[in-house]
Amino acid sequence: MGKTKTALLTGVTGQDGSYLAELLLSKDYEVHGVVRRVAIEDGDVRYTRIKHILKDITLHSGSIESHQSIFAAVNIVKPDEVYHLAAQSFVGESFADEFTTMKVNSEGTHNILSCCRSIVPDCRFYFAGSSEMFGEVLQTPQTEKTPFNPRSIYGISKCVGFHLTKHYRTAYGMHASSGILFNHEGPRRGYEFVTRKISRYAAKIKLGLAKTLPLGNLSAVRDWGHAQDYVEAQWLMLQQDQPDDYVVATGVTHTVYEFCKAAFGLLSLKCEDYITVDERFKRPSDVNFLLGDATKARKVLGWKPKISFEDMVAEMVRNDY
Ligand code: NDP
Ligand code: GDR
Repeated sequence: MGKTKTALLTGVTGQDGSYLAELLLSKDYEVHGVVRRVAIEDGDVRYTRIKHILKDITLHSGSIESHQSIFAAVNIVKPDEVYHLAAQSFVGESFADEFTTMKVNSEGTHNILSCCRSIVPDCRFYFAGSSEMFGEVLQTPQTEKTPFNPRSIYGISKCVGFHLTKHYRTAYGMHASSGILFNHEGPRRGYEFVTRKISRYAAKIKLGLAKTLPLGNLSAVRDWGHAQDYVEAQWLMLQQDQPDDYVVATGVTHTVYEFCKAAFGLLSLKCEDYITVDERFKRPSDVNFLLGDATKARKVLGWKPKISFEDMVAEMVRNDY
């Protein structure tokens, strides 16, 4: 039996890319990924999140900011579905390196949209938009109709990607959709993001490997879901007859401090005994409050999150411990 469909993923080595590749393989897709070349070629180091599925997927060398390399990958694969997940995804870093963030996230999105239009204009395209586009929120909860008001170069770069995706949909008739995804986490989350930092430090402190947990803004509020649930929404968007934009969120909020309390509590520790506030982890302008309304995703896609906040924190702490 031949494979049902062919998918090309950028960002396949990342948190979402790894879960999405697994999901697509389980649906009998032929899965291809774009990876940039790095000096570390030990697969166990380079591909930690996807090493268990490396034999089932095909990797293509490419950098999203290089039109030439993306053109080559799209031209070889001729995908039915493209999931564009590659990004400089760390908001904190976007203050330190504005130009890489803009180039990778905005120009990179333009590159792949343009390649798809030239080679596979009928493919279905997903853009990884973000709740960071809402920034200093102008309405609560945030829906697809809430105006964008970004507070970081990362947020601005994602607004550019969002508008590019919409432009290719309206001007050229492409099946191009954007997910406006709120924070989603899990045991594969990068170490610099606050949830993984907390679960890791809770484990380290319990094991006597660290004494304190240095953090920045403890009162920031986020709508945290599980990445495994969110990649399902990405796939569902490309199964619709019509392309569109969707908020994906849980509708439940917690502060950074509450995340700490939950994580440390699971190891019978009190987080207040270990947290130190370190100015280095505060941002020049932060997003203080995010709460998503995913009614449209629920009604149109039939999507809803399955994994609760408590179960997600428990999985992350168990994994790090
Ligand atoms: P990760 O940071 O875990 O993964 C990012 C991926 O992008 C990695 O595979 C990385 O590859 C790749 N990448 C980065 N720069 C380049 C480049 N120049 N060329 C090619 N590939 C590159 O992110 P997530 O999986 O968490 O997020 C996936 C997408 O969803 C991102 O676009 C992110 O901005 C967006 N998003 C994420 C949310 C979240 O809460 N997780 C919420 C909303 C949006 P490498 O291994 O080489 O570093
Ligand atoms: P975010 O995630 O910026 O929302 O972007 P992150 O986990 O980095 O920060 C969340 C909130 O926690 C506060 N914070 C700290 N953050 C980090 N990283 N480290 C700390 O020590 C710390 N202390 C407090 C932050 O100030 C912030 O308010 C994530 C990324 O996945 C983006 O790619 C994605 O688009 C958005 O989520 C939705």
